[in-house]
Amino acid sequence: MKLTNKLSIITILLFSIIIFTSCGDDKSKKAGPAAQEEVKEVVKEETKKANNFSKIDTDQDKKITKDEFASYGKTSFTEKDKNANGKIEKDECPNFEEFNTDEDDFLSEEEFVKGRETMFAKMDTNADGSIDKEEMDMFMTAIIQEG
Ligand SMILES: [Ca+2]
Ligand SMILES: [Ca+2]
Ligand SMILES: [Ca+2]
Repeated sequence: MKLTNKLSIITILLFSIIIFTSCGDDKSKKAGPAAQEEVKEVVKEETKKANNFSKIDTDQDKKITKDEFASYGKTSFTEKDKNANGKIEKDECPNFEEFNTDEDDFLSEEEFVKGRETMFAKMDTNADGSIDKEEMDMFMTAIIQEG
């Protein structure tokens, strides 16, 4: 084969690769919103998993009282404090910024408990002192919509 022929084949190949790739891009752009929906679904699933209502509702009366929420918080603090130094570091809690009232590099148990109290108040939208499943779901949905 002549060199020029080889070159033209290579050129054609390159060209088709470019066309193919840009077609691929086009497709992925079109699939964009659908892919985003997929991500949202995953987030929803993950949030549902985190929405462990019955785990917090220890007496299973379908209401989470402040006490139940607080005692779950203590368990949660221990769980989140992976290196068990009695402090929650930034990467150990998704609500870090919100809970970290003294703006140092960690959450003390006190800050964590306080933060959860604030969270409880936010979740208890009808302010009857307990969180029912509906209030919990509303709170979770709000989180999903926020981000
Ligand atoms: Ca309960
Ligand atoms: Ca702190
Ligand atoms: Ca309530």
